[in-house]
Amino acid sequence: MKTALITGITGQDGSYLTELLLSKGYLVHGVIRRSSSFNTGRLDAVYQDPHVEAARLCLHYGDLSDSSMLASLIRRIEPQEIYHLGAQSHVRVSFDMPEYTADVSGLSCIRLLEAIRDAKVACRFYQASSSEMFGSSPPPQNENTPFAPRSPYAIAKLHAYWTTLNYREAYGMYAVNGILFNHESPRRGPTFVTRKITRAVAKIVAGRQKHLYLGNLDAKRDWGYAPDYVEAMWLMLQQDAPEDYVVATGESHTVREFLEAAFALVNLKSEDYVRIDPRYYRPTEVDSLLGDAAKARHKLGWAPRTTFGELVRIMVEADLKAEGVLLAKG
Ligand code: NAP
Ligand code: F7E
Repeated sequence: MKTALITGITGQDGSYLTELLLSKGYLVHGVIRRSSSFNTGRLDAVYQDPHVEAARLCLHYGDLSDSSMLASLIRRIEPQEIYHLGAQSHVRVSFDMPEYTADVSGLSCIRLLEAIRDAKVACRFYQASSSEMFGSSPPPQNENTPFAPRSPYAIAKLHAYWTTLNYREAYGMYAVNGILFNHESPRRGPTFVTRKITRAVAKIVAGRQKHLYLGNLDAKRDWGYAPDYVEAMWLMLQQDAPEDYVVATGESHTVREFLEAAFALVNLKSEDYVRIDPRYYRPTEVDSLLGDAAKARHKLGWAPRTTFGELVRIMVEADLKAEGVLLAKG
């Protein structure tokens, strides 16, 4: 049985990756933060009672700022694979908390790689790099596109990106960057724009919300479906040699297009409900992201399975269901 460690296991991607690895027979360990309320809701479907001896999901309290905890956990469980998904992942929030973001989304990568080196375990390492690192570089973006970061989040992720590359070259470690473009799902955090929109659509239909306040509707993103993307993460750690890969759909839409598609599913017009609130503007914006995932397609055999239209429908339907409303088929 292979053993994996996931940081950020309680997040959107962490929960889907846990399901994937459990389905492949892995023993999965995850780091969770101590919180005054439960924060494992996304893991409910796969949660296992730790008192059961055969449990294959083990959760450990910890924090990405705590190197000694990370190091002792790695020494104790000796994982064959580490998926480093934990981060302060909100771009707008990174302008409010730049130092914290640099620490948790940037330096945490060094903490983990040093812990692996120190423990002398044969462990493959996945770093959750991001299309945000391309920033103002014009589309399409691939593994050879120059980075031009536009936020403290992107700068923190670049620190981790280069650290991963350096440890691979300097110490021969199997350490890779998955440069993932935006990916969404019904488990997406509610303050990211897609989920904010689909939740609002459902609440408006249910009569529980009147308006939806948004920022820049002209930004373009390459939006995929998170369960498709965690398969690419796993594939990256199963290759003969460690390499970095872009993961994307190759299709780009504006925020306005997502908005209109979501409202159209419930036969409403977005302009009747949407208001612009400048508080959601970013001091520096990433205008246009469109990924070229040809390398992942050829070398990993990976391709997205979910279209933009299907993604919008999956998210709207899930939020309508949560509000107790059913969407007519067709
Ligand atoms: P997410 O839903 O925001 O999850 C982030 C995870 O990190 C959560 O489990 C969170 O714990 C944990 N975390 C945050 N701060 C921590 C700390 N100080 N110590 C320990 N854990 C901490 O993010 P996601 O969408 O799943 O993304 C996964 C990773 O991929 C992130 O690194 C993100 O930056 C990166 N990424 C995401 C996308 C995307 O479109 N989703 C694209 C490219 C890269 P709590 O649950 O307790 O908050
Ligand atoms: O914004 C615009 C906003 O916050 C998308 C993270 O997973 O993907 C994500 O970062 C666009 C931006 O995602 C609102 O200005 C308009 O142009 O959903 P988002 P993001 O910033 O692209 C990358 C790949 C990651 O790595 C990150 O971790 O939508 N926008 N109005 C808005 N955005 C938000 N959040 N809220 C609004 O009201």
